[in-house]
Amino acid sequence: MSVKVRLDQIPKEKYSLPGNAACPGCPHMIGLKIVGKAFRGEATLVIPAGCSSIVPGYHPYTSLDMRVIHVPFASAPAVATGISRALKIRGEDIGPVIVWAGDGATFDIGFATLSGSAVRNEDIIYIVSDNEAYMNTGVQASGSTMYGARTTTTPILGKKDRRKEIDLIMLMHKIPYVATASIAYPLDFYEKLLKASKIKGFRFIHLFSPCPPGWRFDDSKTVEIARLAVETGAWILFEYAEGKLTISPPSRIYADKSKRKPLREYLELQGRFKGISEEDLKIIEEMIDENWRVLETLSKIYS
Ligand SMILES: Cc1ncc(C[n+]2csc(CCOP(=O)(O)OP(=O)(O)O)c2C)c(N)n1
Ligand code: SF4
Repeated sequence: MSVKVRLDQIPKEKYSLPGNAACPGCPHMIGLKIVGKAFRGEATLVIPAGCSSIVPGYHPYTSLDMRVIHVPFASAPAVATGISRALKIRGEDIGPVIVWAGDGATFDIGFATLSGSAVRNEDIIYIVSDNEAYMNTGVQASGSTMYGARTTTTPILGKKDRRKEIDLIMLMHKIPYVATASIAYPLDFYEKLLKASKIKGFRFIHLFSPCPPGWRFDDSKTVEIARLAVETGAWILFEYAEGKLTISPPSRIYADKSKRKPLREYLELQGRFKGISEEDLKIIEEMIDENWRVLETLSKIYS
């Protein structure tokens, strides 16, 4: 089942409104804008603690024209499960129930409830808007932070642990849908949201979301940096659905390493990698190559 969308089929209406409390260039607002359009505002968002709890604005005002419930950190998948089950019992079809969570909430603090609801194949869509750190509390490293990145908890040498491969972990939960997306490829993300909405059960989408203050880049460059991540091969767009794993069209060309832009172009725009050593650069390059090898192998296994 492929979902192809033309730009002129995307609704003009906005469900994520101007006047929100986000920093300029905030990737979460770009992502939420696309989510709103994909479901024409007919989605129920469950949002655990993080920047996305703050950026819609203070009660009774909100910049999100969608149903939203703000919940404690680790409870989001459990709350979404409850809502989804209750709606079914009442026979109400009011659009998907979506967890919209940060990487801290997903990779670390909320991982137990995420894993539990995935294993039970609850009928929810889980989107992690991944800015690779705990931004809302001051840029502490999370399980998602890239190797070598400087954060307030890895201030001198940069992070020395590998990031957790959450997509592969979710894939091995044997859920029906796993995809990566990027705020720089809105059509790809939009199509994946539509496709996920046509599938029943637990669906997991990992959205790449570079954060200007947290990664230390100019707020005009959010989309440029997200695009460079794909063009250097550092972020791989792929999709697992109906038992098949495929590299998504924007990333396909970069399976050929010679087509990728130099990794340095991506890293040098970000203050968090300023002064990174040649040794660490090489380690990151090797990690990227390994990610490609794993995904290409999996695409052969799940073909
Ligand atoms: C149980 C618990 N621990 C810690 C906090 C404090 N806290 C609030 S937001 C946040 C960071 C969230 O990071 P992430 O999930 O990555 O989302 P982001 O802010 O980066 O969008 C933390 C640690 C909390 N609210 N509850
Ligand atoms: S810190 Fe980053 S993720 Fe949080 S509101 Fe600002 S730009 Fe958005």
